[in-house]
Amino acid sequence: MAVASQSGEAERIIVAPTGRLIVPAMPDTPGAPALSLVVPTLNERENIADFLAAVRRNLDTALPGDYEVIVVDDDSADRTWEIAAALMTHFPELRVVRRQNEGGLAVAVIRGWQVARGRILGTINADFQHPPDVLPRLVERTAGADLVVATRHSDGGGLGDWGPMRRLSSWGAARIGRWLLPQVYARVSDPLSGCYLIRREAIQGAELRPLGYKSLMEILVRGRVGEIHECGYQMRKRVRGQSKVHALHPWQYLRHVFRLRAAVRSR
Ligand SMILES: Nc1nc2c(ncn2[C@@H]2O[C@H](COP(=O)(O)OP(=O)(O)OP(=O)(O)O)[C@@H](O)[C@H]2O)c(=O)[nH]1
Ligand SMILES: [Mg+2]
Repeated sequence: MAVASQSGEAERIIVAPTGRLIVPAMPDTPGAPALSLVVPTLNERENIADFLAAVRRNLDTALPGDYEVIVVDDDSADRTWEIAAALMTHFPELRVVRRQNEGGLAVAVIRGWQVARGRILGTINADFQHPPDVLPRLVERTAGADLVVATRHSDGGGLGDWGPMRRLSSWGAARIGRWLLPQVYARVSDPLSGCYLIRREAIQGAELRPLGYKSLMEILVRGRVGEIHECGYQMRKRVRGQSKVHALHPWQYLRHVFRLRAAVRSR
């Protein structure tokens, strides 16, 4: 495969924004797309090309010529950023951010939104666990909504082929969340979802401070989210590449939940 540095794409790779995590108001860009979809990646070399092709097929149907896809890669050792950048030549809706100065999945998503040009912002994982064919259904349900969540817990959604251990840890995380952040759980069936679309106006200007993996909980607490729609999907097992979940994640999740609880209580 041609690599970015050979094809001149290296110059088009975006340096990640730094500083406070605030999504700006809509930039005054002529021809701005309706949707900016962020794909966070860390060592996804085995998935990225096929995944982006699947995203493209689905968005070309749902929003032809009216979207951008932003890969936000954390300077992956397997050079995912370089593979993604090499695809830009034949995929003009694709942009690539290489983040070298910080880490964390939820923060990566927000960094992508900070360079986004769309009116609707979104995110999806790169490992096919969120099937890309959920995207047209999410787009369809944005009418009248601030937020559309791909959910495993209603509207025909489910944990698909997940094994018992994964089901148990997901159930435990949801129990803790429901107990400590009941206001959030009252609004959405799956606040731990990593796949959703949010209207920019619902979060612009708000300072976000997520820890770890869960960006949706963060925007539900700190954003101004009105009408919410949901869209069920069957979550899949990762087939290629390795999970980045590690032993620290449950602790980060707990700290994040307590931080959000403090924010809710201080209102
Ligand atoms: N930019 C960035 N992306 C990340 C980071 N951690 C994970 N990702 C990406 O976020 C998505 C979800 O990460 P996964 O490791 O698959 O986590 P998961 O889906 O909760 O866990 P599995 O079911 O084990 O796959 C994938 O696209 C990862 O490549 C990170 O620190 N930075
Ligand atoms: Mg995964």
